[in-house]
Amino acid sequence: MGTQALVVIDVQNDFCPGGALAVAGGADIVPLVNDLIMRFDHVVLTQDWHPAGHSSFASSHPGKQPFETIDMPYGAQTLWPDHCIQGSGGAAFHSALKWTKAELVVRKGFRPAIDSYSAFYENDHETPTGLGGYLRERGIDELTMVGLATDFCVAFSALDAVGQGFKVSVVLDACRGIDLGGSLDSMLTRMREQGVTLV
Ligand code: VGL
Ligand code: ZN
Repeated sequence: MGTQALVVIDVQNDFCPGGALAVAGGADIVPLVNDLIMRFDHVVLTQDWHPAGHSSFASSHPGKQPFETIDMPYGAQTLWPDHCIQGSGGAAFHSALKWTKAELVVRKGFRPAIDSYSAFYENDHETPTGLGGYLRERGIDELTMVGLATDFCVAFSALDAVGQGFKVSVVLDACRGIDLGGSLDSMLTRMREQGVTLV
């Protein structure tokens, strides 16, 4: 058996009820995520971390509304309400999340002109965050992923992780999805097809 790590994706106030981009039931996963954090030897967290005026915000594009899609130089981009602004309360981890054990916090989405759903690559699918190299250097080859949102940051992280040769499981009870236009079903199918184990 390889060396395992738990990757906790974006369990931040803005993705929980009352937050700017609330995911239904987002806060409900926290007790289960905390149980998993206690059981793993290695824990990595990700934190969506946008500068004000980020290009993924609908408010940065006159006439555009949240959840519309636009073409960016790197491809189609869904527009979001302003969320997870660097240093804001919304960008903080949920207050009940037991995050202190985390050995690494990967921040993503900090480049103004490009969004980053995946913990491994920005949305151009070629600019790395450094997480792949970090895990490999530490001899970690099996990842369990949980967090928010199932069909965006969790799914793209899991797909990139299998693409980088990691063995990946996603614990669905410890995830919640946004589900825009069928995105939840389609991303679950893509994960299954690409060899992500859905638990
Ligand atoms: C996320 C949309 C925008 C996520 C982040 O964490 O799934 N979704 N930014
Ligand atoms: Zn974001």
